[in-house]
Amino acid sequence: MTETETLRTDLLAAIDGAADLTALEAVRVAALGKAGQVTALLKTLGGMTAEQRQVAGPAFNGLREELSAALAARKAVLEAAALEARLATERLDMSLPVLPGPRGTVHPISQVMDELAEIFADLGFAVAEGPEIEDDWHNFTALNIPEEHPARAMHDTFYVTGGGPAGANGRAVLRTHTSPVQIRTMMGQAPPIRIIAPGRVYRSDSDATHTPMFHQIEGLVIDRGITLAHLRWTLETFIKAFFEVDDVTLRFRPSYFPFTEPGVEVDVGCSWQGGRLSIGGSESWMEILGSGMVHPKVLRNCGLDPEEWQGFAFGTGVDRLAMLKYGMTDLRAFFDGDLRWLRHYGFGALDVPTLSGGVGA
Ligand code: 2U9
Repeated sequence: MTETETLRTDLLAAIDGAADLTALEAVRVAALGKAGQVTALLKTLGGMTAEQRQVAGPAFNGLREELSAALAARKAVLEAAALEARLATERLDMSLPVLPGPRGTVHPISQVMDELAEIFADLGFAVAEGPEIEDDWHNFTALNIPEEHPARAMHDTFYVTGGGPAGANGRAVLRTHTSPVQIRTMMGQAPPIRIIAPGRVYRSDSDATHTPMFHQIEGLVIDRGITLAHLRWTLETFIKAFFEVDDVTLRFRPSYFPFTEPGVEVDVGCSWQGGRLSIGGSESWMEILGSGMVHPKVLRNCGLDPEEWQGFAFGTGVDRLAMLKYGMTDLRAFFDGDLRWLRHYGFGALDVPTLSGGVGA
């Protein structure tokens, strides 16, 4: 019995002293496993007399139960400590933003295109689109720019070899302006027409202020009794909404475009703020749009009688509008794909421009 007592004391001390679950399992196996000390003790019961067994049996079984209970209690303590330690290292800050966060941004040109579509939709204009590979007729001839007209040379046209659009009318070109979209619209639907034509255009020109591909938006209104007054109101309303300023003065200067008569260049009143010209005020003028009444020849080319139908048209560069509104200084950076630039000037996908929420983000 003394031996059993010693074994009991040693095993209880080992259980108490087990520093972790692995050490505790080793004690359990050494005591109660197949070859464990207590298991060996229990096996000796078989070789005892009935009287010896009557005394040793309850003692040995009692020892086994006591050790099992001590093992279970120590296991619970060690498991709780292990959980505590894990919780302390695996701390979660629930206030941190979800990772990885939104990475892409909406390019300022796309954002400005959306803003323009929103402003003009409110004025009843639909968005019209057309092919970027055009034919000579839609890009030039229909717009009163005949063969040998100096305006063709001014457009620095990219000519496309090896076929153009199906049913092409003359040489294939990369459109030099979005005006052929208006030609296609006038030929495809009866007036009244109110459209904007935003999109990519191409000219063989490249320096600090010109890229071979840039973005234009043009507008066209065809109806009975349209005058320059309608043009003026539309452009004033557009510029006020786009730059979000009420104090805007527009200056109309006579100009020449083959597709308009008269042609009008539009300047916007500006003032110097922090070393930069900003829209509004009247300290200086900045040219911002080209426009005019649609030339009677262009109307006729599209099958419309200029005695019955009149219209106005305008055009401007989207990239330049974006620079003026959002303060970029280098046009070429628009097309570099530099992630730092895109993160700085880009817009969140949820910054959808609306007139009620403000077209400026
Ligand atoms: C049709 C009839 C007339 C569109 C017009 C301009 C004047 C103009 C330039 C502004 C800067 C192009 O991006 S830019 O280089 N545009 O000055 N655009 S009138 O006139 C049209 C268009 C289509 C059928």
